[in-house]
Amino acid sequence: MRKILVTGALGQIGSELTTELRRIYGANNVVASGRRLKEGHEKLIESGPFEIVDITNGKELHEMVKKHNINTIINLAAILSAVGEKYPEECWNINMNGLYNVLEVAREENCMVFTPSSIAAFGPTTPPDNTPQDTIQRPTTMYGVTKVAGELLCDYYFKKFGVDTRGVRFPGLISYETLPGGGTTDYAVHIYYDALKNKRYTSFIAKGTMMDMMYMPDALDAIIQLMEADPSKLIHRNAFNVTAMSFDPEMIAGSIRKFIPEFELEYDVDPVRQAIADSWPNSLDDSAAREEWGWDPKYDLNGMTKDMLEKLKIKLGL
Ligand code: AKB
Repeated sequence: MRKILVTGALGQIGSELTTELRRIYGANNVVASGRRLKEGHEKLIESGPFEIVDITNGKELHEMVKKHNINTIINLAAILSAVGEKYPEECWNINMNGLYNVLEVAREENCMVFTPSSIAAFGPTTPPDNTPQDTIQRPTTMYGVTKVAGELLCDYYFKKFGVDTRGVRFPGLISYETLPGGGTTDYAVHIYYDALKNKRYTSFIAKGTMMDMMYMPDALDAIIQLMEADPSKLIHRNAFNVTAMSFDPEMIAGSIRKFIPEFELEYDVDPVRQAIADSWPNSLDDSAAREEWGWDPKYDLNGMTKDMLEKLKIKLGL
């Protein structure tokens, strides 16, 4: 039976993943954790065990894992790309020292570990179109450096100590439940809020900038499917390319106009986030994930737009 610890459980992925894991594995078998309590998450906190855990404190993390007999750690605590450029030291500390502590506890307590990587693990010298699973990884952001180093560290713990580590390289994730916290792909979430509230959006990412994206239900499926995948089928582990769609701001605006014809898109490009986006691939080749564990996303751009607008309308009371 799985006993799961989710770190960063109140973040964009964690808040939805925890609910889904509790539905599948039982509420008491999924311990949600975060560095602090956050307003607006009362329902999640009350729906099962919740612990305040700082993953940069290895002793605290170890005690928590022992206290709840955890055998699976889903490590979602991380600083994203744009915030990472503002606070590189904190980004390194949480993303790398935190991951090191997670892997050490997993080694000692025999836990399986899922850690997301990102399209940020690639850089300007990576082939940008249909980016292969195994290719050049020379990222130019602190977040990207921690993601590629994290992939290597997870592979090391698997090969050296037999820790069952698994991960995917997530693209930009789009969801209506919890806002993303300081990434480069966040424009693709904000655009839906502003489309509904103001019928216009000012993009900080320039026209023509292609990036991979995915709707949250597919991202949750990716985590759970890979976690449950037969280990004998896994040639790769840390981390699999996964994608569901690739678009630029004009394309997502076009999709929104199918539902809100008067929607207008303007630009006020942020040079920091634009430089990050320019260093990332335009589109990933995710055939290894499809072949090794059956990855098969359900939402394309228009399917996602329809669902996002319907759900957000209810959430915003419009
Ligand atoms: C970010 O933009 O930093 C994240 C990511 C692609 O990892 N959404």
